[in-house]
Amino acid sequence: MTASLNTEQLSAIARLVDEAQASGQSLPLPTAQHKNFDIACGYAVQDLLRERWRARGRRLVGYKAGLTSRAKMAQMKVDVPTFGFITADMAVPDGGICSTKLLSRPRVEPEIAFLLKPDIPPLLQTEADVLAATAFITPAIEIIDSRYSDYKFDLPSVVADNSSSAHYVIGGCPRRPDQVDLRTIGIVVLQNGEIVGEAASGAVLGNPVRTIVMLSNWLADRGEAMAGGSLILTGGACEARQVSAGDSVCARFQGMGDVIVRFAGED
Ligand code: 0L1
Ligand code: MG
Repeated sequence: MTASLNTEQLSAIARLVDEAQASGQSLPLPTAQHKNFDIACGYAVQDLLRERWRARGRRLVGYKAGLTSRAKMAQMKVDVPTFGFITADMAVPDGGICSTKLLSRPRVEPEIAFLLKPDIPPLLQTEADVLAATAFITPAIEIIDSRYSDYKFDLPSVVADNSSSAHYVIGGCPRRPDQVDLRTIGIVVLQNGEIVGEAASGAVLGNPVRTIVMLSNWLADRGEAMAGGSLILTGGACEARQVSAGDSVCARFQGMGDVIVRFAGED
C-alpha cells in the first residue's frame, strides 16, 4: 500500500506525534488535517516514528497488536486489529510504579505476551509455527495512552500514534506454550482491590496465538520479518480501564500468577 501524502507531510506528522508522546500533550487528528490520510499513511508515520526513536537510541524489543478482541473492537468502533512496536524503555517492572506525569489519559488492559526464541523462521505462517518459535508465554498489563483528545480517533490516526503505546508490565509466572491452553486462561483485573474486568484469553481472536500469525503475515507483506527474541503483546483481553495517579492495578492470570502496577503522579 502506498501512502497518499508525500514524505514531507508524513515526516511533519511523525514529528508532531513524537513530540506529543514525549510531552503528554494532545494532538489534532491527522485525518482532520489531511482529508486523504488513510491506513497506509498511518503506518508510514509509524515507520518514521520508529526511525526517530532509533536515532535517539531507543531499543526496539518487539511488537504490540491492538483491537484484537471483540470487546475492544466494539469499544473503539472498528473491525480490524492494528499493529505497533514496543521499546525497552516502555517497560515498567512487575510491582513497580508507572508515572502518569507524561501520560494524558492512561488506561490498562490485561494481555497475553509471547517471548519468541532467538532463532526463528522469517515467516510464522501457522499457529504451530508460532508455538514452535515461542520460548515463553507470559502475563502482561499494557498501559495505553492516546495523544488524541478523549480517546476520540479513527483507525489511520491511532495507527500513526503507534496504536496508543505507552508502557507495559511483564510478570507473573511465564509458561512454555505446551504448559497452557491458550484459549481458556481466565483473567481478572482488580483496580484498588475491586474487580473491574474479567475475560478469558480466547477473547483475543479465539486464541492469542492468532495475533502473531496475523502479525507475521502483515510484516511479510511489508517486506519485513519478525525479529528473533521479540516480545509481542497480543492485545487486550477485555475493555481497557482508565487509571489515575494513586491507583493500583493487579491482573490475575489463572495458573500464571499476578502482574501488578501502581500509578503515581511523580517519577
Ligand atoms: O493496545 C491496544 O489495544 C490499543 C489499540 C488502539 C486503541 C486504543 O487506544 O485503545
Ligand atoms: Mg493493548
